[in-house]
Amino acid sequence: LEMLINLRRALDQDEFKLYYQPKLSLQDGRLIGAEALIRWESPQQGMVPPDRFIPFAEEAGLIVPIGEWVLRTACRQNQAWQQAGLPPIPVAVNLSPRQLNQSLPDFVAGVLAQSGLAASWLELEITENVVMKDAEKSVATLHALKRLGLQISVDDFGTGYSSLSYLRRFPVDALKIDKSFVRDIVRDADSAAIVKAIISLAHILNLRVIAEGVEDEEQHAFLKENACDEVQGYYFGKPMEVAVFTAWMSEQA
Ligand code: G
Ligand code: G
Ligand code: NA
Ligand code: MN
Repeated sequence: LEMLINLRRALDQDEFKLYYQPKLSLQDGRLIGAEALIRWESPQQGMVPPDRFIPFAEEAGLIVPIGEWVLRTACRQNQAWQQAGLPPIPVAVNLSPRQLNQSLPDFVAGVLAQSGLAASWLELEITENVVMKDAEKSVATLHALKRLGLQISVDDFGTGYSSLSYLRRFPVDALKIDKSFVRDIVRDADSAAIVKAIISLAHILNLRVIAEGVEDEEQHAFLKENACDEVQGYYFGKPMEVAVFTAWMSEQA
């Protein structure tokens, strides 16, 4: 309960921050996007990582207003970067299950209109299980979101249970290979095989594929050799606060 009171206050008093982690093209190392990741700077507890408060927020329904704050903040920030003359990139936002409801497309349309950001510079990351929970309804909501012109990617791919037939019906643009497979690609033959299979699957379905959690050169080389499209991970850049990410972006430009 104390956690909930604190989260409510955090929202009212603007204690949340978004960090941004770069996504790069494997072909040429260019910056091709960023993922927004929430952080809570609590006056009492210091920096609280999302794993410690998102589950509470989800259970209490607070994830809806927090998620709305995340969407608004990420869109405004991305528009600010573009207006500062930085090369435009799509910014990805993570969605919790409770957020993927029928009212989400209208909410997102409103946020885009208010921020002035073109829809093509917004990406939504949704885990497979979120979509599969109520697949029929989710497919309809995803189509409504896609009609706005944004990008959708399936997060933590490989850990959930999407069936291939659904995957073909989901209007998604990219698969994100879960970092648990990437972590073991060099020393575990099964993980290597799974990663190769996901890359092939994505390409057969005309989807982009991104590997997350890339931490070293060996993993990078494996992914490049196996024609993965994009990478994200500590090896290339950690999640950074706005000022640091802005400087990092300017160096790339
Ligand atoms: O940034 P970090 O690796 O600590 O994130 C931990 C978890 O929190 C990840 O599963 C990530 O997807 C999730 N997460 C980070 N930011 C958000 C957010 O804005 N909304 C939701 N729903 N989950 C988030
Ligand atoms: O669930 P999701 O895929 O959104 O989780 C993203 C989480 O992964 C974030 O908390 C982010 O901080 C973390 N992350 C990003 N890059 C790396 C990495 O290279 N290694 C590890 N272990 N975690 C990473
Ligand atoms: Na994510
Ligand atoms: Mn992920």
